[in-house]
Amino acid sequence: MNSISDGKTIDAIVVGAGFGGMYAIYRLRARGLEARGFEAAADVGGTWWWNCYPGARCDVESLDYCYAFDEALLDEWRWSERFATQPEVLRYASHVAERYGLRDHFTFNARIDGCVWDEDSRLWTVTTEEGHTARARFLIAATGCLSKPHRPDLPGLDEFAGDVLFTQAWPQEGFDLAGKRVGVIGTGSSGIQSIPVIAQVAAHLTVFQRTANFTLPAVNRPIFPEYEAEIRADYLGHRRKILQNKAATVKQTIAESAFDLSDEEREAAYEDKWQRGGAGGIPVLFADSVTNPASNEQAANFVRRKIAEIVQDPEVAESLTPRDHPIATKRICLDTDYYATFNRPNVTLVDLKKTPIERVSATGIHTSSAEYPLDVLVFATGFDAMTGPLRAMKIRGVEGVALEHAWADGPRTWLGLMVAGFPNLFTITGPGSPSVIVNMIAAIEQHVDWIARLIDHMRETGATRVEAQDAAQEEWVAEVRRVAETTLYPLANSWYNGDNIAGKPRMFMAWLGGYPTYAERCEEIAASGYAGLELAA
Ligand code: NA7
Repeated sequence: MNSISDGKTIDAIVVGAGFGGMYAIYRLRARGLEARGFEAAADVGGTWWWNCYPGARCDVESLDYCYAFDEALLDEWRWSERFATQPEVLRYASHVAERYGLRDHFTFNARIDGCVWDEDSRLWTVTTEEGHTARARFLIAATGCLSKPHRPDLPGLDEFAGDVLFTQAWPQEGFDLAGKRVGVIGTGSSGIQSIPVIAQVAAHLTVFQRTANFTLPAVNRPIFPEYEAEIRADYLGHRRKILQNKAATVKQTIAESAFDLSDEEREAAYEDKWQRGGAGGIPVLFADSVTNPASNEQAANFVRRKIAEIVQDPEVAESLTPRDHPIATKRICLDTDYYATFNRPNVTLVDLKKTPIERVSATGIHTSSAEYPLDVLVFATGFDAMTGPLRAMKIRGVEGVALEHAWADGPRTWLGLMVAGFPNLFTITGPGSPSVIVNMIAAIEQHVDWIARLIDHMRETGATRVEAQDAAQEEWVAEVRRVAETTLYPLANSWYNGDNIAGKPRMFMAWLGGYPTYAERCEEIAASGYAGLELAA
């Protein structure tokens, strides 16, 4: 048994060394708290450490996808592209870890396999698969929303004689796909980013698509120097400004409704956005794109026409055309040359809706109509999102109740920050918070700052236990659902709703009311002396 801090009780255990965990360690230690982190990976970076597949890139603009807690850090770091590549985001994470001496406060290669609350001592005991034990007053889950991989168990997969790779755990040393016959299963963001890059080196690429997805051109490029200079002239002011926007990124909405413009004006606006690219893409132009089906259909039809123009084979174009969900209700993807990739002679699209996979054999994939010989099979099949990483920690709260049990009908949280029955546990960007719908780093900073302030308050008032009240939690859960139901999001089969995991309760898992309303609510609660929480000495 490998006990950190010699069995001594510390103030806080932080799980995860991604952007959430790193900032939590930084913030708590800066306040004089003894905080220690555990991370399953070998280094910092979280999702950016694991997802090192070819083509991996951020879909929030680099100048906004960064910490803002220290102006000096903002000033010194330079991004090379409009949308940073995975290696560049990872270099940034590493720079932050180095600059603030964060690595020393993490135990790496340590995966949590149990978190148990003890009511008498008011402490969490955390254990890892590698045999560490640690005890602390507070437990902070900075486990990310997309860190528990979903790996479908296809019949015969064990027999496959080639290499099997997962975008969510790509080999850190890279993998040479040159000259290989590669199959990619999955056309979410990871598939859509990697497919054009793999196609450039593979002898042949076969894409196995279950659901056609909307994707829009990122139009990645170097950052325009004038734009960067304008932001850098008052970077913190820019940050404050974007935090007033729903997605905590640069506002791109040009009108409330798609029907505020004439047909010609609307078409020109979509075309202009298509040419300029950028986060959120076409659906963000009109505020009613994800609430009004007719407005959504305008945007969707524009993209459908683009697919028909770009993809030369009409049958392939039709297979690539999404028709079963409103645009943006599955997470919108940003790509570089995705649709055009299907014009390459070395790329085949297999439409699994027409010809489903029947089995994998030693040599490749067999669908209901053909066999596709492969050397490498790549799974880009996504995650058990939002709740998966928290459930995997095997958390037991008051009276030993397991989080899985408390969430048997779907996640129930107070503001996505706390869970009734699980005192002194905080979930950074947890289900019920804006999380994946907004700029994640902004959401992380807001959560960590709020948690640090609450812990300060507890220290000042002598409280040692904090728990969300059941009634307050139920109100929040209802509010999250109510807001989701005013939108088209519940109409899609998506990981937002838990649809991609068999048996997962269906429930829209993020706050759709926007970052500012959410941050304001958190602020009001703190100012009110933490209404909704039970604090005890
Ligand atoms: P996603 O968006 O969940 O995409 C997973 C893809 O894998 C999607 O196209 C799925 O089809 C497909 N899939 C999943 N299981 C299967 C099986 N059994 N057979 C065939 N196809 C399957 O995950 P990503 O990693 O691409 O992106 C996740 C987020 O990371 C992304 O939104 C960004 O925020 C970053 P389906 O649509 O379910 O029919």
